[in-house]
Amino acid sequence: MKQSHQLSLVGLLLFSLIPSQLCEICEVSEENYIRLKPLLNTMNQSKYTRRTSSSVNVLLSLQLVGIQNQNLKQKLIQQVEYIVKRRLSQVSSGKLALIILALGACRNSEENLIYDYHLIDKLENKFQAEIENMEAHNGNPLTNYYQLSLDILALCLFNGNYSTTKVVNYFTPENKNYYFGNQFSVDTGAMAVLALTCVKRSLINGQVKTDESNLKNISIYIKSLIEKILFEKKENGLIGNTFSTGEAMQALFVSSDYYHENDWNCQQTLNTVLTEISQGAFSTPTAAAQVLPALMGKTFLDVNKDSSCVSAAGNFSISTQEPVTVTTPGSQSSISVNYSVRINETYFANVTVPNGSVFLDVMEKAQKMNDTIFGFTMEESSWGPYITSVQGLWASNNDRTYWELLSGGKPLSQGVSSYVVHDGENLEVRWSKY
Ligand code: B12
Ligand SMILES: *[C@@H]1O[C@H](CO)[C@@H](O)[C@H](O)[C@H]1NC(C)=O
Ligand SMILES: *[C@@H]1O[C@H](CO)[C@@H](O)[C@H](O)[C@H]1NC(C)=O
Ligand SMILES: *[C@@H]1O[C@H](CO)[C@@H](O)[C@H](O)[C@H]1NC(C)=O
Ligand SMILES: *[C@@H]1O[C@H](CO)[C@@H](O)[C@H](O)[C@H]1NC(C)=O
Ligand SMILES: *[C@@H]1O[C@H](CO)[C@@H](O)[C@H](O)[C@H]1NC(C)=O
Ligand SMILES: *[C@@H]1O[C@H](CO)[C@@H](O)[C@H](O)[C@H]1NC(C)=O
Ligand SMILES: *[C@@H]1O[C@H](CO)[C@@H](O)[C@H](O)[C@H]1NC(C)=O
Ligand SMILES: *[C@@H]1O[C@H](CO)[C@@H](O)[C@H](O)[C@H]1NC(C)=O
Ligand SMILES: *[C@@H]1O[C@H](CO)[C@@H](O)[C@H](O)[C@H]1NC(C)=O
Repeated sequence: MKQSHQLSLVGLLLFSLIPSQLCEICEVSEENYIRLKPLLNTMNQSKYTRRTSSSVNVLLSLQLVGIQNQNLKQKLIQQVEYIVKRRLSQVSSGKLALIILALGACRNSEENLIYDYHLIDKLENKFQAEIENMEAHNGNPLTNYYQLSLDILALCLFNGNYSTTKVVNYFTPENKNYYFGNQFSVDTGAMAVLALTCVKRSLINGQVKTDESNLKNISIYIKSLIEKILFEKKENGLIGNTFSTGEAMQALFVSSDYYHENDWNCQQTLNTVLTEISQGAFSTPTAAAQVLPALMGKTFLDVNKDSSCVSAAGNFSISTQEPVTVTTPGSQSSISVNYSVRINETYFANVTVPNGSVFLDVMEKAQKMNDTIFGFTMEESSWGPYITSVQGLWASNNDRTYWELLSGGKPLSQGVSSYVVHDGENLEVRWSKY
């Protein structure tokens, strides 16, 4: 038993040291591009203002898959330029990393902004601040490991300075930051695999010098993370949940050396995602943007490929017809829900809202009923409003606390502005640790 395990480990290491660019990719065929239309419509129809911050995610996604929609792109680039020129100090490390990836994708003309505004240096500093926060606060970064992975990925792809030894020290698969509660975060693991794979390739190509043990350790980490990701594969082929599947696919595309062909049926996963699209699951621009690249066979590691990102999708026009109808708040009827705020004690109220309302409508109604008990604050993010405090009690990354959303005692997989509530439902915001 032990022997064979060691043998396979040696085999793995030898194999993974050979620079293999082989990727197992399944993608939507050209005649099925029509099935991606709801995603493109969601991205095109969104109003991109300075307050909403999904423009970076959408720009990166469109660049990566090579969609030539100049109108939309110009609008998005303007938003991103505004952030770069005016608000860079307020931007988190991972957001800056996404900006660099989006501007640098496919050698386009906006690439210069990266250098004119010294974005790589600034990312190095923000990454350093994440590490310092971890050292001062019990291993908790300013943001999270999804963003630290984006940071490493962007620094790796755009020749920034980062320490391979730090990557090896901080990204061990047992690190608590891969988990929320006891649940492995597929999104986080997938982003880490992409980052580690980029680092691994740079080491193999000799672009970055390091000792041999770092390379071996990185290979071991990738293997372990891929196992954890595949462990979260559901019977229908989704990996984690609907919203993590696209990024899990990207991770699996770039690491086919680390799992067996029979371990993952890519086509099944793809088909299930297409079904979810037709049911309107990806109705927010960030959700649509995150899933699209994988469906077209692209990964974040393709961002600085020498070939500019032209694809058959270049011709693929976005039309405003057939918008996805997710909710029809049309009817005037009312529904009632039992809304609770749980800290140590539970506070609850019977809240009546129009049929078709979302979780946020319930919270606002309750707040009007009693501001002391149900008062809350929120912050705009790329996924919509994020609840930051209730009853004056603030979520904190240093303490790993947050306001968890639940229905019938089960955590929701959508935020307050997306989740449509039902008559008689037991809704809860709960003071939780992750
Ligand atoms: C880290 C993370 C968290 C952390 C955030 C705190 C921290 N330490 O950073 C914790 C664990 C607290 C968390 C909580 C929740 N999360 Co979360 N989270 C993520 C993750 C892995 C990375 C986010 C990130 O940093 N992105 C990169 C930066 C650059 O983008 P950003 O927009 O600036 O990031 C901020 C927001 O994303 C915000 N945020 C995090 N989660 C959520 C969820 C929603 C709905 C909103 C509006 C904002 C938000 O926190 C980020 C840091 O400030 C994503 C995975 C993904 N694929 O994006 C899931 C993800 C965004 N989360 C998700 C969900 C569902 C939630 C919860 C609603 C779960 C729940 N039942 O309570 C809550 C939010 C409740 C609330 N208070 O409003 C879903 C959203 C799916 C959807 N369609 O809306 C994702 C995609 C995970 C998934 N696959 O299901 N999350
Ligand atoms: C790169 O970072 C290392 C440590 O992280 C530092 O010692 C070195 O001076 C940096 N090099 C440059 C060119 O910034
Ligand atoms: C990296 O691998 C070596 C053996 O190759 C091991 O001794 C070392 O502890 C590993 N480093 C980390 C941070 O796990
Ligand atoms: C666009 O469509 C035309 C005609 O169908 C085809 O000849 C051309 O190769 C396509 N362009 C791309 C980038 O696929
Ligand atoms: C995007 O939507 C706008 C209307 O919101 C429409 O005028 C435009 O034609 C759409 N773009 C494409 C390329 O379909
Ligand atoms: C509403 O929820 C609270 C706790 O969350 C519970 O104690 C109460 O019984 C519920 N009320 C109804 C009518 O279900
Ligand atoms: C909840 O109760 C525990 C134990 O009494 C206490 O230590 C903690 O501070 C309370 N938490 C809050 C947010 O009130
Ligand atoms: C909640 O309020 C509505 C409207 O006032 C009422 O019809 C319903 O019976 C109430 N539900 C409960 C569980 O008290
Ligand atoms: C709410 O609207 C949905 C359709 O939008 C309908 O199926 C449901 O019966 C309505 N519920 C109530 C209580 O009116
Ligand atoms: C809100 O609830 C608190 C605690 O139950 C109560 O003392 C206060 O009077 C309520 N305020 C209003 C405006 O109902």
